[in-house]
Amino acid sequence: MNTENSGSALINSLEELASSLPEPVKRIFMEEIQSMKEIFIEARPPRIMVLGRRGAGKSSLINALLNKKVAEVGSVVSETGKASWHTIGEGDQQIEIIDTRGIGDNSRPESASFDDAVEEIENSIRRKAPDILIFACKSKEVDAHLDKDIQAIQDIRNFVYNKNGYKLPILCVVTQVDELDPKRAQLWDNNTRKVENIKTACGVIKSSFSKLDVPIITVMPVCAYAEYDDSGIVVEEYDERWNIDSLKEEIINNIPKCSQLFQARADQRIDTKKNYSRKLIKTTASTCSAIAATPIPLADIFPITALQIAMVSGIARISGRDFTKENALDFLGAMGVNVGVGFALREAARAAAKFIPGFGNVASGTVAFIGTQAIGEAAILYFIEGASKEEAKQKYEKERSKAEK
Ligand SMILES: Nc1nc2c(ncn2[C@@H]2O[C@H](COP(=O)(O)OP(=O)(O)OP(=O)(O)O)[C@@H](O)[C@H]2O)c(=O)[nH]1
Ligand SMILES: [Mg+2]
Repeated sequence: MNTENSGSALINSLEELASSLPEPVKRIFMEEIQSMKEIFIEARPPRIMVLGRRGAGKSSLINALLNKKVAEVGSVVSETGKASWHTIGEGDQQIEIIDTRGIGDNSRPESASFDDAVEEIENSIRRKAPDILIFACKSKEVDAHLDKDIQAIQDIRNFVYNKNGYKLPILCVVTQVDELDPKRAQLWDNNTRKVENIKTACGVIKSSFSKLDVPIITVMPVCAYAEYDDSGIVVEEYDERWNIDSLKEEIINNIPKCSQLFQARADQRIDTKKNYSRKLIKTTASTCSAIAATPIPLADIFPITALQIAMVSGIARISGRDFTKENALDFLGAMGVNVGVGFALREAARAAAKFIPGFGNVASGTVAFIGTQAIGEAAILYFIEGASKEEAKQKYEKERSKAEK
């Protein structure tokens, strides 16, 4: 089946439905459809640029994010040579990365073609600009030459702005925080002194950027250290990674919608797909709730059901299946909710509203929110975690009953 065409068919039918809706439901509905279109139909690999001094842990960070060894890690000499885009992964799990050699690196590797690392970086992004810039800074070197690095980042940011007209988001990562004192304390021990030292390191970076007036998303401490076997798979026994999942979330939240799906699928981990599905569920549930809360009787049943179908199709897509209505209808049918689900939820809302005069719209909004969430959670269980339809149905009923309380 041609995913793109059948996916477009679903979006087309939703757009058709939208044209028959009254305002303001039409506007709310269209915004959600537009967002799904960007995520599922216009999807392309994310472009991530990792920048930092030599040995900061850039290559290790890339491997940690992708959950497998794709970049060469070096402990003594400068390992990463010429800055250029590399496509990693296949199909809808592709991601494009520039792993740069250290900025301010004097011992440049043979393959580097510019004396000045920044100039080389600019040359490599001339045709294809990154979606996000990750600045990696070793925890024990946060005060060394930071201003010079920030200046280089600002130059790159200006370069992207002048060429492409958008403000490149910058995410700072303090790497190798496991090395901070007391070294013997494990990161997950929450040792007070270690926690303090991590905070201080992040604080120095934050204030240095703010002093030079270069905006950043945030500063995140991580440990990227892991060992990989010959086929590039993480060796669980030597997996010291810490806070990498939060970093992934921060990346997804700050790249364009069209590159989020590939990013969510890239590392192949169930948790990453679940987290991303929950992001979709949250926005869909909020939209359904907003539609239910508008005082337009009956008209809201259809768009709510339609959005729930699109959401389930989206979760199926995040799991690796096609973005089609068929996947969603088959699933909803098995839940015993069929297309009448929106209707049933609406009926429940009306019943509730009778007891709270004047609060009908608020109540139905809440019911639509919980109902949509229940469908989403059941879809995660079935499509992503591989549970049976029966188990998913139990989950759906349990989650939905929260609306009755
Ligand atoms: N303890 C610890 N060591 C790390 C961590 N991340 C990377 N390292 C080590 O730091 C060294 C440098 O890591 P790389 O990932 O090669 O650093 P890089 O920034 O890509 O280096 P160049 O490509 O040479 O600029 C290697 O020995 C890594 O094993 C970490 O989180 N904790
Ligand atoms: Mg490297």
